[in-house]
Amino acid sequence: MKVSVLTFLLLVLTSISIHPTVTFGQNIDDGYRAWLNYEKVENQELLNDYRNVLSSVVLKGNSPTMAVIKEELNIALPDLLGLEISFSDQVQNNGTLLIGTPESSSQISSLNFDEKLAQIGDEGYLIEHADLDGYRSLVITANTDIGLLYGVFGLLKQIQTHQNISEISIQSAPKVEYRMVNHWDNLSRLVERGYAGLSIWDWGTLPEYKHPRYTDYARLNASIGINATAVNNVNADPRMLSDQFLEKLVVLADIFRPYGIKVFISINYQAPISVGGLDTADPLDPNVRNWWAEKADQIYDMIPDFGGFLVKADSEGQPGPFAYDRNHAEGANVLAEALEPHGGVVIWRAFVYSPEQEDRFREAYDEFVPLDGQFKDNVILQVKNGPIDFQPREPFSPLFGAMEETNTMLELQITQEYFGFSYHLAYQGTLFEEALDSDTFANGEGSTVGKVVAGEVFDYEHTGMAGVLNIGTDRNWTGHPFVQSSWYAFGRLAWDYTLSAGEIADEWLKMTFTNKPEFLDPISEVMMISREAGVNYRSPLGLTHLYAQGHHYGPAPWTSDLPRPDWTAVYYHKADVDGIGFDRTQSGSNAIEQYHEPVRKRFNKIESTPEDYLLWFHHVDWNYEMNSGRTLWEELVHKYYEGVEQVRWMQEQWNSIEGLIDEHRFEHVKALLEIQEKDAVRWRDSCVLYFQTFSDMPIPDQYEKPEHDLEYYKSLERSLYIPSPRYD
Ligand code: BDP
Repeated sequence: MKVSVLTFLLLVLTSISIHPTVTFGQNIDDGYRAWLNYEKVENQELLNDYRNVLSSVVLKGNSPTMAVIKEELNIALPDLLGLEISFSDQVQNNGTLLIGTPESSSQISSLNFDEKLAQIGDEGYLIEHADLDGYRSLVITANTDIGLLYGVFGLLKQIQTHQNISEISIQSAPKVEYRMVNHWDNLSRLVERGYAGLSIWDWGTLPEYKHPRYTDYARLNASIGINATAVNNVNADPRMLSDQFLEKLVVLADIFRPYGIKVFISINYQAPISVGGLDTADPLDPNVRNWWAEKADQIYDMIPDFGGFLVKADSEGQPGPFAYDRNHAEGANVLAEALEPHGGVVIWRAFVYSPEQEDRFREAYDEFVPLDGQFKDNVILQVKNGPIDFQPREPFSPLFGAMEETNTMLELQITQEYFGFSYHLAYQGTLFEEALDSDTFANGEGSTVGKVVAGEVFDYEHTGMAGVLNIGTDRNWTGHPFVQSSWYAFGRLAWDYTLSAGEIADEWLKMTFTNKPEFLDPISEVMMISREAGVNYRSPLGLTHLYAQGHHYGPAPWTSDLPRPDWTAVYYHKADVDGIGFDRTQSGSNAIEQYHEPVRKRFNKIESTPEDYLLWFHHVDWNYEMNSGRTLWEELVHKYYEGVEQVRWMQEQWNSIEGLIDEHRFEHVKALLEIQEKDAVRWRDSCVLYFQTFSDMPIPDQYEKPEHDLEYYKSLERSLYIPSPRYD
C-alpha cells in the first residue's frame, strides 16, 4: 500500500516535471496585461518608500476621466504595493497623493504651479512634492483631467520601473498633437497584415455588447499617450460610413473618450456613389460636396469629438480624385471643408507609386511637392518613414523637409509585415529612432524628421505621428510578445521623439516582465540588436524588397516576372555580373535630387554614402572595397551570415534567462526564436546563393555551407504554406 502511494506520488511528480507547461484553468501570465502588468515590488526598502508616499489618495473632480483614474489606481496599487488604497476627500496626513487641476482643487491652485502649467498645454502633466497644510504630499496636476490621467500613468511607470520617487519632480508634455494608431482591420474582422488573430472590433456584437477588451485597449493606449485611433483598414470599405456602422462606432468612441482617445475612420473615396447613391464622387461637384458635409454633420451629431477621416486615395487601386481629373489637394479639401466646422481633420496618405514612374522612390515627392500650399489647414499629409514601404531599413522619405506649407505627419509600422510577422523578435524602437533622428537639413543642420513632424522646422497647424497597429484577438494582443514593445515604443516616441530606443526598451521590459538585472541586461541587448539582425539576414547594405510577392514573409530575390516591374525583386536589387544596387545618383534615376544639400551630395557619392544605405543609391561593383577591407561580395556574404549568428546569439541569451520570468512566456518566445533561426538561415542561403549566380564568387571558407542548392530554396517559395497571408 505504502509503495503504491509512493509510486503514485512519484508518477505525479514526474508528470509535472515532464509536462511543465500550463494546463487549462491555471492562472498563467498570457501577456494580456502587457506593460500594465503591475508586478509586486519585492524590494522592501522601495516598497516602504512607495507606501509612505501613497498611503492615501485624494482625487479632485467628478468627470468620467477621474473615474477611470480611480479605477486604474485600484487595479495598479494593490498589485504593485500589496496595499488597499484609501481614498479620502482631504489631505489629512503625510503620504497623500493629491490628484487634481487648479480648477478642481483649491489646494493645488494655491500651490502656484501657474508658470509650469502654462508650458504643458492640454495634455501635459506635473508630478511634484508639496507641503499641504503642513503635510508632505505628492501632487499630480495638469490643465485638464486627461493630463491628470497621463500623469497617473507617468507615476505608475515610476513605480513599475522601481524609481526613487522621494525627490520626484516631473514636467512632461507631448511634442505632437495627434499620437495615433491605425488599424488595417476589415469589417469582416480579417486584418490586412495582421498576425495576431481577428480584428478586436467585434462588429457583429456591436453596439449591444461592449467587450471588456475595448476598455483594456484604451487603457494600454492611454498609458503611452496615444490619443487617436483609426479603426478600419485604409483600403476602406465604404460601408464604414453607413448608419449601421456609425452606430457601432459611437460605442467605441464612448468607451475611449474618458481615456482621451478620439476615433477616426478610413473612408473610401467612392462613398458618395456607393453609400450616397450619387452618380459621381468628383470632389468639385456641388452634390458631392454637399454629401460629405451632411455626412460630417451626421457623424458629429453622433460623436461630437470625432477625429476625422484617414484617406488612401489613388494608391494601389483605391479610388480617388484622379478619376475626375482632380489632384490630391482638390481631393482632400472637399473632405476638409466638411470636417472644418466641427474641428475635424483629414489625414491624407502619401503612399503612392505608379507604373509609369521609372523609380518608385521618386513618386510621392513628385506627386505632392508641386501641391505644397494648396491643402487646407485641417489636412495633414501622412508620410511613411521611407520612400518605398516599411522596409527593414530605408533612408528617410524626402517629403520630410520638403512640405513647408503642408502639415506633414509620420507613419510607422508596428505590425511586422516585413519583419517576420508575429514569429520574429524585431523590436522596432531602433528603427523608429533612426527615422526620427534622420537629418533632413530642411532648415540647416539639425532639422531632423522628429523636429519636422513636431512642427519645429516649419510652422505646422497640426502635427502627428501614426503607427500601423494590427493587433488582434490573440490573448497577448500582438502574437509575438515582443511586438508589444514596438507598440509601446511608438507611443512613447510619439509623445517625445527625443527619447532613446534603449531607455524605452528597458522601461518596457521592466513593466512587462521583471526588474531583475540578470534578465534586463541580456534581454535589452537582444532587443537592441534584433532589428539589425533582421536587416542583416534579409537585406543588408541597403538592399530592399527581396520578398516573395503577396505575403512578404519569405525570400524571393529572384522574382522577376510579374505584371508590374515595381512588384518584382529584381527591380529593387538590379544585380548583374558587374555588381548590385539601384543607381539613384545624378547618373541614375537622380532621386537624390529630392533631398536637401548636403544629404543630396552625400548620397550622390559612393564614398560618402553610409554603407547601411549603399545599395539604395549605387550600383556597386562586386569587387568594390568596403570599409572593412572586404570586397562588396565578401561583405554581403558576411552580413548575411552575421544576421544568422545574431539570431543564434539572441537564442542563447533568451535560454540563459530561464527561471527568471514565468514559464509560459519564456517557452513561447523560445519556440518563436527557433522559428526565427530557421527562417534566418533560409533567407541567408536563398539570397547568398542567388546573388552568387551574378557575382560568380565563392562563399569564403570560414562560413558554414548552405545545406541546399538554389533550386531547393526557390521551390520553397511555392511549396511552403505561409500562415496569416494578406486579407483583402
Ligand atoms: C503595404 C501593404 C499593403 C497596404 C499598403 C498601404 O503591403 O497591405 O495596404 O502598404 O500602406 O505595405 O496602404
